[in-house]
Amino acid sequence: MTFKTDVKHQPHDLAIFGAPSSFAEKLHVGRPNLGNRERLMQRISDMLDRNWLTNDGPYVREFEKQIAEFVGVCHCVAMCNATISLEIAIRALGLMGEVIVPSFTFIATAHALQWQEITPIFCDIDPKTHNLDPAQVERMITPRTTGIIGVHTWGRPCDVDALEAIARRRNLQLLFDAAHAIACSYKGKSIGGFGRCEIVSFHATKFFNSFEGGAVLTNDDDLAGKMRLMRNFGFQGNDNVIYIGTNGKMTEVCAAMGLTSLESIDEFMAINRRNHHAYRSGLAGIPGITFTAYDENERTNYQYIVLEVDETAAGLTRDELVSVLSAENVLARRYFYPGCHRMEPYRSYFPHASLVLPETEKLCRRVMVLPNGASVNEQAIASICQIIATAISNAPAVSAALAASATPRSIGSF
Ligand code: T4K
Repeated sequence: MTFKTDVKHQPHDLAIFGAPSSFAEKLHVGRPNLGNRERLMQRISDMLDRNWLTNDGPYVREFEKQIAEFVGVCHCVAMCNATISLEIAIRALGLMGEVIVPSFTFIATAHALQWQEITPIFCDIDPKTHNLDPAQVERMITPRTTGIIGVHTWGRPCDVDALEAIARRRNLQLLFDAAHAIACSYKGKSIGGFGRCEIVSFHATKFFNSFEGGAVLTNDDDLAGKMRLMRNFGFQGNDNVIYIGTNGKMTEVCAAMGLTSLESIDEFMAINRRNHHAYRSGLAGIPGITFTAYDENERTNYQYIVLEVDETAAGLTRDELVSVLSAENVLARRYFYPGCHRMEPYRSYFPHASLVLPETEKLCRRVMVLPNGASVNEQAIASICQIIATAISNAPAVSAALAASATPRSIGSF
């Protein structure tokens, strides 16, 4: 994509004051990273020639083999998406009663439990890492607790050692929602091999995608075998069902896309890394903006550009900044606002959950995610950073203009 952008230094340059938007086309968070189109088309053509479209086909097997090798685990059980992968892993591990999860996560983590009538117990996060705070996890354990699901939010690893120690000591199952964390590491070891299993997502918006897709990664032979049956209705051979199962199968066309994406992984990572550093330097020194860095000593996919807005120091709220950017056609996202505990059915089940989630509450008000991947370049990033700088350095006028706006963008509030 080429960008026709204006650098906006003065308040009257901003679209909320009536100036033209910086970007002619909308910039999205989650624009898919696409690999080689010809390779994909060739694979799809071969698939049609074979006339084998799903049900443990050759592409799915190849994809599973390549992912397992890439991550360095014994088993990759590919499925139609990460939500079903979570559900199957949870069932295969025999979780029941209560399971501890962060509220600061995509709703799928909680729903995968509640869907099976297991109660997600929302635990607070460490504000520095945005991941489960192990000390809080310890406090949430009750006699009904059977497991912990850590989420490697933004691809930054949980405190795996601390969670493993708790799980061991309290005899709990530990698994990880690693939907964001393919191609990331913890203490130099690939994410994917920790806990009883880890669940990755290959959704279109993820670092690399298979259109829709997910997988459970594990080193446990029995668990992998069980999940393979469960994703195929529980069939063990023809005419013989030995577990309750579902349809969690990955299709051949998704595996073809996944294999094609895998071939471009270094390129995706280089683009994300370049963008990450461009944002970091472009935003440095802007009052009230904290940039979420990745640990350069770990392998990471740099997929998420995450800012925290301190409204006192910035003079603008996060939501005001989202509105300013939206007027410029930059569609920043407020992941994971307002927190799972404030969404149904959990809001009704736990009306007072916010009392034990002070850090989650704060973060949900502060976080915003900016576009990344091949859909932005350094020029676009410089413009986005300048919009933020100009808005913050003219905060009172910006606030007043947004308040006076006849049709304020409705982005909700607590
Ligand atoms: N655990 C965690 C921690 C997760 O973050 C997720 C998913 C899961 C589990 C479950 O994984 P899956 O079952 O999905 O495999 C999006 C994604 O749909 C979701 O997969 C993802 N997390 C979540 C963080 O983001 P939304 O509601 O923001 O999606 P949507 O439709 O608004 O798309 C986001 C943006 O991406 C849009 O502004 C447009 C752009 N987009 C999207 C698609 C699908 C495109 O440009 N092209 C596309 O094809 O949830």
